[in-house]
Amino acid sequence: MALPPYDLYDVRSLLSEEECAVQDAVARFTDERVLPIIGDAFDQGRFPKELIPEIAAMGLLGCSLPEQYGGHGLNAVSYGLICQELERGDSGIRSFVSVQSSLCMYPIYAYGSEEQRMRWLPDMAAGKVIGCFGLTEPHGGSDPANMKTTARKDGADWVLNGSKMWITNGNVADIAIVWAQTDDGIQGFVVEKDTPGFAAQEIKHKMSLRASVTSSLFFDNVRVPEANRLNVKGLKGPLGCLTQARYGITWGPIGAAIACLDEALNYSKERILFDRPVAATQSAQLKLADMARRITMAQLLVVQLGRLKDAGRMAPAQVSLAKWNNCRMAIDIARQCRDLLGGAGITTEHCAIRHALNLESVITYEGTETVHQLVIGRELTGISAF
Ligand code: TGC
Ligand code: FAD
Repeated sequence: MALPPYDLYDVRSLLSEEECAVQDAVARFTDERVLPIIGDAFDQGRFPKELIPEIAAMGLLGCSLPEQYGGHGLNAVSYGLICQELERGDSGIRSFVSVQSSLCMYPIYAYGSEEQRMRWLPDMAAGKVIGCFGLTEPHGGSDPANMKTTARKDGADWVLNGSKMWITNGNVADIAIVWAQTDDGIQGFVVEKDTPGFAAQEIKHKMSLRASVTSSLFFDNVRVPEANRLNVKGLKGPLGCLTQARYGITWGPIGAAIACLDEALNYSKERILFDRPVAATQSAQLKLADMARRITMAQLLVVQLGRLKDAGRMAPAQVSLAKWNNCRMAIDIARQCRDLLGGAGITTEHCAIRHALNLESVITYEGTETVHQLVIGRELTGISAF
């Protein structure tokens, strides 16, 4: 029996009917709506905003939330499959959904009052209100505890000062979830885009995630009402959101790796050198086999991680291990696939270089590879080496 090329261990048989249906629907969306435009969007450095209504109509924004907030109560494995299929198209599209769902809707749901939930979540699920998440600051994203942005209580309001950097969706967002240092520790605020003193500036010249908007945010005496403060104190507020988003990122790069392997496999079967296809050489087969091995291990890792999450037993260190492993797997595969394509691999006519460049961001954001390695080191030794 021939094995399906990108699912050597029949991981699909571990999925429920509903999970398979979710995967198939998003796969169709990626094939029909993302792949035809994404190379050009990346070339032009353009986020394809026109896809937002369709992404929303498919129920992909805040898909895990209860229905009264616009969600569909999907489980963690379904959310993971959504991330995987979107990132098979482009990391930027998956990033958009990750930020909206895990970094913006999740904190409003988890830390917000009922009034705050009803005020923002249904419109965010419908794609009418877009969010961004401001944690990282220019002086060093790995150490968010050393935050310089401040929020000072002034009567019924809070006054924010400072800046954030590398913020996905910054210039397309209607609201920003902003983390700031207060007299009572780090707290989160929903800042509306037209608030005086708040500005977003797009970061240009990116060679990675070119089909995604990345911005700096500036706060100059920005007045935010108490009604926009989230009810959580300390670093565990933003880190709790990161655990949700990092979970999605453990799945996403599998999609990017599959897209690259698919392309390199087809190309190397058709490319005739020295009177035989490149795919007939031992060297190419060793590379392709190694890619399939690493994708298979990553697939098994995330299904188990998702089952643990659905059972309420997922630990942040498990997410760190999978984020590290799967980003490393995907970036290595994208680079090897680029090599197998030779010169053809350097243009965006093929996907390998685009995915390889995107994955430079994916392996960096939501905790760099080193940060996740050190989280595992701390878990093993009980000693923090940060
Ligand atoms: P630590 O002392 O470990 O913890 C402080 C408090 O937080 C709790 N906690 C967590 N809670 C939930 N999830 C996690 N992953 C958590 N990790 C820790 C912890 O229990 C504690 O709670 P409490 O109640 O005792 O106060 O904090 P630390 O300072 O030692 O942490 C160190 C380190 C390096 C792990 C942390 O600072 C870190 O993760 N740094 C990396 C920062 C990062 O990932 N930034 C990402 C910014 S957002 C982004 O990149 C979006 S890209 C989106 C896209 O486009 O897709
Ligand atoms: P630094 O923290 O300065 O790290 C520099 C180097 O030092 C890295 O190699 C790192 O691994 C290493 N290092 C750090 N600590 C240690 C240590 N203890 N020991 C040894 N080495 C160490 N942030 C948001 O808040 N919201 C967003 O929406 C968002 N979107 C992003 C989108 C893109 C495209 C990118 C590139 C970033 C985004 N980020 C976002 C920021 C991202 O989370 C940070 O870039 C990341 O956390 C790393 O921070 P830094 O860039 O300041 O690097």
